[in-house]
Amino acid sequence: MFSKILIANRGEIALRIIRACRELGIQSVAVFSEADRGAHYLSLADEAVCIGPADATESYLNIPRIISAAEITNVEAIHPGYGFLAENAQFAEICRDCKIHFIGPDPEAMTLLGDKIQARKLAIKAKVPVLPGSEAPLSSEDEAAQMAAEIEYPVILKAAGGGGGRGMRIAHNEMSLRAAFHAAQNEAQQAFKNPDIYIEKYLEQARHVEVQILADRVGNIVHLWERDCSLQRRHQKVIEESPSPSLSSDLREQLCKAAIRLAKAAKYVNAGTVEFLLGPKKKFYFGEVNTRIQVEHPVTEMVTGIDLVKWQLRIAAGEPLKLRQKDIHTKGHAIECRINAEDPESNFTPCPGRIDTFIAPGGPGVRLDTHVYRGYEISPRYDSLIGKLIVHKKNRTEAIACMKRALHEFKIEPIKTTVSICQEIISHRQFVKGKVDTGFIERTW
Ligand code: MV4
Repeated sequence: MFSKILIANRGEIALRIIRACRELGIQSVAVFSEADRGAHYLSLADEAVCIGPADATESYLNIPRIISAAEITNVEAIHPGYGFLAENAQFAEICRDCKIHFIGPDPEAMTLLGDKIQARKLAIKAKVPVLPGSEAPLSSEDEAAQMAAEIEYPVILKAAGGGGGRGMRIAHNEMSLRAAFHAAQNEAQQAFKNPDIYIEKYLEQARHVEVQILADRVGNIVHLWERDCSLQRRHQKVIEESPSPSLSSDLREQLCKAAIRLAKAAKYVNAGTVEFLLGPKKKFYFGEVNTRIQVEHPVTEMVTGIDLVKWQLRIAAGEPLKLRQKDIHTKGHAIECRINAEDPESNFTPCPGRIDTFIAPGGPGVRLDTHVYRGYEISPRYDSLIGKLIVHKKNRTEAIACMKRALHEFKIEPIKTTVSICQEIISHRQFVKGKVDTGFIERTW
């Protein structure tokens, strides 16, 4: 196992990784920008290094500064967390060149899966269902219109370099498709430095279900069942749960097997997530692969009892997976609410500022992953996620009751947070019935 690693991230995920390191007896090095200087989680690491000013491009996203911090502190590996450099294949490659282990997949797998056209092609090769669409970048507006006529409207244009819902455009007829084609191409070039776009049949009222994977360097690969992340707003997940309330045990088995086939085809190593779209007719289709630890990983940890971050560290250090698929079961039901410093009454605008009151929920079945506390100042510069409230109970009904109770206990003042909207959702009859799709929040609020 490693004796010392660096954490190239901040906030709750940096703290989550520091905790895993301490339990495993690994020394941790935290890095921080000027905006995060003095944050309490930094003192829980064995060392903390300033890597630059508040602007993320000059700190958490700055590869030379992070590599320098890693070399000065003499670490063996870097954990990128999520966001920032986590899915940057070039960063993983630079780590390799500098003889520092990147705690994640190989740069080759990241490059392959980061290109959503290539990932889709790989899914077809691995016999994973995909929605009808193009297998290569669209070369012209006319080609797009011709394909759309074949697969029938509505269709969706996606950027090869996109993902997570970025750079997508839905078209309901030829005229809007032709307009969307050029807009999508320009936006893809601007945002991802890659103009390639592709087309798919648009699946309406989709649910978002994703499968957690762990794979080691010696060819062992397991899935840790699924998470249902259908409750989103503008492609930001709000509530996640496991198991999914919308899968039969047969469909669940099929989805997880498909995820394993795809991960094998990509020669995937470390923790990853295969995302699927689930149609109203209970058919599933490949979405994309996320090559990182995800924000919502705790729901899987609670139902499986498996510590995903610890396994990421062991796998990166070359240890074989001791887990066997037949021993990985889900027990009970877990739900996560993301707590953001945002005002749900003002279109979810970020609400930075100082926290004067912070009373955390607790009691049976409650887990709170957060780096904040009374006196903490939320910076306007970064993601507004201030924590995740996770509950684990023996069934979904009890998990919902526990989440209601925990949200009721939670007191964060004077900033506005998503606690209130999570309370409304968790009590909504549609959510209670488990009948929500990815458009639910935008339709209802
Ligand atoms: C889709 C889709 C429907 N049809 N693709 C969003 C994240 C990315 N991984 C894929 N996403 C979607 N792809 C086809 N062919 C629906 C989504 C989708 C979505 C779309 C619009 C508004 C909210 C959404 C939430 C989740 C998924």
